[in-house]
Amino acid sequence: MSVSESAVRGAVTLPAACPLDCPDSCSLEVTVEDGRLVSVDGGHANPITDGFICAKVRNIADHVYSRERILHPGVRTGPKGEGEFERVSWDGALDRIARKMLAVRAARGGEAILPYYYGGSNGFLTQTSTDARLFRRLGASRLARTLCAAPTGAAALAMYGKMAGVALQDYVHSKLIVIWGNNPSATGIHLVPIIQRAQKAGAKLVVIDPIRTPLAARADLHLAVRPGSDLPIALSIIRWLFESGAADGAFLAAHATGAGELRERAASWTFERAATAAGVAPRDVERFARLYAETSPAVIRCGWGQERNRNGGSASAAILALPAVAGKFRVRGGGYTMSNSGVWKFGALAEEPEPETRVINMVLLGETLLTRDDPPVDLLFVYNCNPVATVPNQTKVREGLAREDLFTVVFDQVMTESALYADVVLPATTFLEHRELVRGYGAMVTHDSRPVIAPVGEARPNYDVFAELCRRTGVAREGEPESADALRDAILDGSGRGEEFRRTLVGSGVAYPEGGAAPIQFVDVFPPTADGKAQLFSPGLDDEAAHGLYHFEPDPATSAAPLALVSPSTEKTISSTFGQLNRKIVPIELNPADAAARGIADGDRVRAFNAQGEVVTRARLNPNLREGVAALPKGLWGHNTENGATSNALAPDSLTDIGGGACFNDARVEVEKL
Ligand SMILES: Nc1nc2c(c(=O)[nH]1)N[C@H]1C(S)=C(S)[C@@H](COP(=O)(O)OP(=O)(O)OC[C@H]3O[C@@H](n4cnc5c(=O)[nH]c(N)nc54)[C@H](O)[C@@H]3O)O[C@H]1N2
Ligand SMILES: Nc1nc2c(c(=O)[nH]1)N[C@H]1C(S)=C(S)[C@@H](COP(=O)(O)OP(=O)(O)OC[C@H]3O[C@@H](n4cnc5c(=O)[nH]c(N)nc54)[C@H](O)[C@@H]3O)O[C@H]1N2
Ligand SMILES: [Mo]
Repeated sequence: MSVSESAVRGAVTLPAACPLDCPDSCSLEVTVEDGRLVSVDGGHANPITDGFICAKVRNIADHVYSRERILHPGVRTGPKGEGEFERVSWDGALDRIARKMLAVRAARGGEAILPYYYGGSNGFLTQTSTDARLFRRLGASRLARTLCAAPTGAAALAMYGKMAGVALQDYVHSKLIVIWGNNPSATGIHLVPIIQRAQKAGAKLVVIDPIRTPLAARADLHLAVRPGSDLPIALSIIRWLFESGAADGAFLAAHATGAGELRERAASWTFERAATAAGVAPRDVERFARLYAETSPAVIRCGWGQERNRNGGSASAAILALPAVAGKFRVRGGGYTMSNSGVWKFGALAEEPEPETRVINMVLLGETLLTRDDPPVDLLFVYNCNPVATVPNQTKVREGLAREDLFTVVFDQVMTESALYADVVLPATTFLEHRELVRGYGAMVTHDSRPVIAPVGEARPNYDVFAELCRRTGVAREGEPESADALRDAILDGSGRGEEFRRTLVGSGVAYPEGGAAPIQFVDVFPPTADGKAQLFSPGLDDEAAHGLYHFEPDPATSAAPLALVSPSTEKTISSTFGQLNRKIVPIELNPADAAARGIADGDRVRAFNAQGEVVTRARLNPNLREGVAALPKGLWGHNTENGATSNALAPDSLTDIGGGACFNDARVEVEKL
C-alpha cells in the first residue's frame, strides 16, 4: 500500500524496519492514521524482534514530530553556534552549496571538502550511495569512519575475515555465555530474554564489565575489571589454556595459524599479574578460565566497551582468539559474536573506484579543522552524525566548527548542537518517511523498508539530496540509478547477492544470508581469508600497533586525574539520537567510596575535570560502579549538564592501538564538590 492510500483510508498498520545503530535490526509494525504516525510496535518478520521493541522506537513519534525537527532549509543569519537561520527554498540552499563546493574545489582542490558522517543511518540507501558518488567525483577528502568498531572491526577482519558470528537466537543452546564489554539490557535488548532462557536451561553466565550491569547482577561470575584491562585477562586465560593442556591442539593445527606467537606473547601473563592489572581477584580469573575450558557449547558475546581505550584493538583480538585456543567452535551455540556487518558485502555503489585522496580520521575532527593546512578543510558536510555530541575533545570540535572561514552544511532531522554551527541546514527525513535498505549487525537479516508516512515539513531523503547535488555540481551521469528502487537494485548487484535474494527481499521485505540466519562457525561458515584459517597472530595488526600486537599499555590515570570516566550507552538515546527529548540534568555516577573520599553526597553539584575540559553536573552515588570508575552516559546533549559540556569534553582525542579508533573510555578525571 502506498503512503497516499493509507492516508485516505484512516488507520492502517504497515510494515517497516528500524535502521538505527543497534545490533537487533527490528521489524516494525507501524500504525498510521490519516497520514500521521500513531504507534510503532515490534513485528515478527525478523524472528529476534519477536513482537517487542525498545521504548525509544515505540515512542519515535515524539522524535518525528518533535519541536526541534528541522522543517525547511535555512541559511545562517547570526553568529556560528547560535542557531539563527533564515528560511530558504531547497533550490536556493542546494544552489548555494553546489556553488560553494565548486568554488572551494577550484581554489584549493577537492580535498578541501570533507564529508562527515557516521551512525545516524545504518541503511544502505542513505549512506555510501549517492553521497559517495558526489564526494568521490568531487575528489573530496575521504573519511576514516573510526568513531566506533574500528579496533574490533580491524581485529575481526584480520583474524577471521569478518566471518559470521554465533546467531543471537543460538545462545539458547549455549551452556556458558560470556558477555564481554557489552550491555545488551540497554544496547540490544532482544538478547536478554534469550540469555534468560539459556540460564533456565542450565547455562552459566559470566560478565566482564567495570559496571555491575543488569546481566552482571544475574551472572554466576562478574569480573569488574578496570577499564582498559581486558587484554591481560584474556592473555592470562590463553596462557593457562596452553600450559594446562586445555588448548585444542587439533583445532589449532587444522584451522588456525599464529598459535605459537600468540602463546609467546601471552606467556608472562599469570593469573596474578593479570588480576593486578585489572584490579580483580586472581581466583576469579582462574575460575573463569576453568569454567571456559570445561564448558561447551560456550559463546563469547564481544561488545564494544572494551575497544574504546588505548588497548582496545589488542584486547578485542585476544578475546576473539579465546574460542580458537579453547576449541569452542564447531557446535551450535559455541564460538563468538562480534559485529555481523561483514556478513553483508553491501556498500558503496560499485560503479567506480574511490579516488586516492587524503584520508581524515574522524576522531580528529577538532584537530583537523583547527590545524590541517594541506589544504585546510574549507567545506565540511555533516550528515548522519552529530559530532558536537559524539566526538572526543568536544572543546576542540566546537572551536573548529566556530571557524569563521569554514563553510559548514548540516543535514539532519532535528536541530542538533552541530546544526547550530551550520552555514546551511537541510532537513532530512526519518526512516519512516523514506525508503531504506536495512541490514542487521547482530541479527543476520536484511529488510527492504518502505516509507509509511509522507515527509514532515520539507524534509527530503539523503539519496535524493545527494543526487540533486551531483546534478548541480555537474558530476551526475546520464542514466545512472537515482530512484530508491534503482539504487537498491544497484547496491544488491554490487553486493554479489543472487537473484533469489533480491526476489525474496523485494517480495517479502526480508531476506537472510545464503548460509542461513544461524550458521555454525567452522561448520557452515569459515574465515573468508586466503587459507580459510583463523589468524591468531596477524603480522598486519602487529605492524600497526605501535608496541606490537598483544602489548599492554598501563592505565593512564594520574594523581591529578585518578578516576576512569566511562561513557556507556543508555536506554534513552541511540548515541545522541533522541537527545532533544530529554532535557533533564543527567548526573555523573560515582562509587560511594570514591564519593565519600571527596566529601560528595548523592545529588551534590560537582565538577568533573581534567587538563582537557570540565563538566558541571550533579553526582549520583551508584554502588554498581567499581571503585575508581565514574560514568556519564554517551550521547548527552549540552542541555543535560549545567555547563553545556558532556563526557566528550573529557574524552581524549588519542587513538586506539589498532584501527585508529576513539578512546572514549580512556578519559581520566578528578571530581570535586562545588
Ligand atoms: N539504547 C542504546 N542502544 C545502543 C546504542 C545506544 O547509544 N543506546 N548504541 C549502539 C551502538 S552505536 C553501539 S556501538 C552498541 C554498543 O553497545 P555495547 O557493546 O553494549 O557498548 P557500550 O554501551 O559502549 O558499553 C558496554 C559496556 O562496556 C563497559 N565497559 C566500558 N569500558 C570497558 C572496558 O574497558 N572493558 C570492559 N570489559 N567493559 C567496559 C561499560 O561499562 C558498558 O556496560 O550499542 C548500540 N545500541
Ligand atoms: N563519549 C562517548 N561518545 C561516543 C561513544 C561513547 O562510547 N562515548 N560512542 C560512539 C559510538 S559507539 C558511535 S556509533 C557514535 C555515533 O555518533 P553519531 O554518528 O554522531 O550518531 P548520532 O548521535 O546517533 O547522530 C546521528 C545523527 O544523524 C541523524 N540522522 C539519522 N538518520 C538520518 C538520515 O537518514 N539522514 C540524515 N541526513 N541524518 C540522519 C540523526 O538525527 C542524528 O542527529 O558516537 C560515539 N560517541
Ligand atoms: Mo557505535
